[in-house]
Amino acid sequence: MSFVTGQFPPSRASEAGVASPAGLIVREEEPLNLEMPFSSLDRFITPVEQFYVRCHFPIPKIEAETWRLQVEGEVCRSVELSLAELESMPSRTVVATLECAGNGRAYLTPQHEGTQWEFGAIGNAEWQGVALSEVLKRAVLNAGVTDLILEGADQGQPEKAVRPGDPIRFARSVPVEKALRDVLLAYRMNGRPLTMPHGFPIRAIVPGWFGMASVKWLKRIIASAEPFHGYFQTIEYAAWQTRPDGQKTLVPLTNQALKATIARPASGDVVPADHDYVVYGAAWGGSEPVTRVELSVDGGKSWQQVRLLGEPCEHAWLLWEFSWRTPSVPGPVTLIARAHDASGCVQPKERDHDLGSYAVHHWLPVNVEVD
Ligand SMILES: Nc1nc2c(c(=O)[nH]1)N[C@H]1C(S)=C(S)[C@@H](COP(=O)(O)O)O[C@H]1N2
Ligand SMILES: [Mo]
Repeated sequence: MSFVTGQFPPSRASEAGVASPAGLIVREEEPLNLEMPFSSLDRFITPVEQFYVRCHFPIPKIEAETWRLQVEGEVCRSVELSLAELESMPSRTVVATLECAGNGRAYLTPQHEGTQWEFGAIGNAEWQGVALSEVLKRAVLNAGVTDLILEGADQGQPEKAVRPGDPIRFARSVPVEKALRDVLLAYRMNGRPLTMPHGFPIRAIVPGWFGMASVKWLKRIIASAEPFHGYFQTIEYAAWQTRPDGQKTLVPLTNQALKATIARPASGDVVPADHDYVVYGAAWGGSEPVTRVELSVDGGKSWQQVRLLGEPCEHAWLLWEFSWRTPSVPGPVTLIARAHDASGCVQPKERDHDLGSYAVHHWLPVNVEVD
């Protein structure tokens, strides 16, 4: 595996939780899992070298010249496309925020298994590529297709495997309506070819959905007339939902969850008393865009509006700031941010335990010391 110049390599000796040369926190080296220290947030578009990396398996070895994307299954004709062919098709550019469904897991009590992400398994980038709908025009979907299965080239033993078996590939499915409307087969990130850790040569971008849907190193697209029951669809990246008859079933995660996060100050920071301090953060919606963000500087008793920086953008986060006159009396202070969306939903105070170890978006207090 080779890294593009200017990108990490993570140092061999680093242990989970140690910073990599690019300033990312190394949660795991193999498979590679890197987190952005969220307190370093300072711009709308996250630079590639600061963008978190989430891998379940070793990064596959891919040669751009011989790599092909296969489209098969319930289609009139199977299609095989080279990178050059995809690049010659009409392109589309979208700004989309990817958040790992496990982002914030480190704040759950009791502790949950899995990578202990704090706030930074999230990033916002400009993605350029071909609309999946363009590629599907060539293959022509059969009537009755309900799902498109997106399969990566990476493979290995899944973490929660009951017993060792054949290696499996990373794969997720997207319903046909979402696939035709929104899904992008991206070959560029922030104007540059994708780097290996982010899915070179092609990755899916499923705007608005948690990161697991945006399959990297995309190798195969399978049109299907039935729901997909793959491991990353049903065992990992699924949450409990109550059916009308009261029974709980596991359903695949889809949309991101409504959330505002404070970047600065960070928990444990000491802030000067009787000062103007700019509280800074980001907010993003679930199925609806964020319309309003509030901040509490008294542990959730009272709330004030923050200033949104920029216009709401359908699938991207919004940055925000708040001018805080810190108390003149030294002591501990708890800050909490909460987002509201266009449908009137507000971020919940309490954790919904049916979400398991995913979609951590209840109030997450930031405790600082005024001194
Ligand atoms: N092929 C493949 N695609 C994948 C993954 C993976 O392990 N293999 N991880 C997924 C998860 S869980 C997330 S959050 C995003 C992370 O994308 P990034 O590494 O570019 O930030 O990629 C998704 N796509
Ligand atoms: Mo993820």
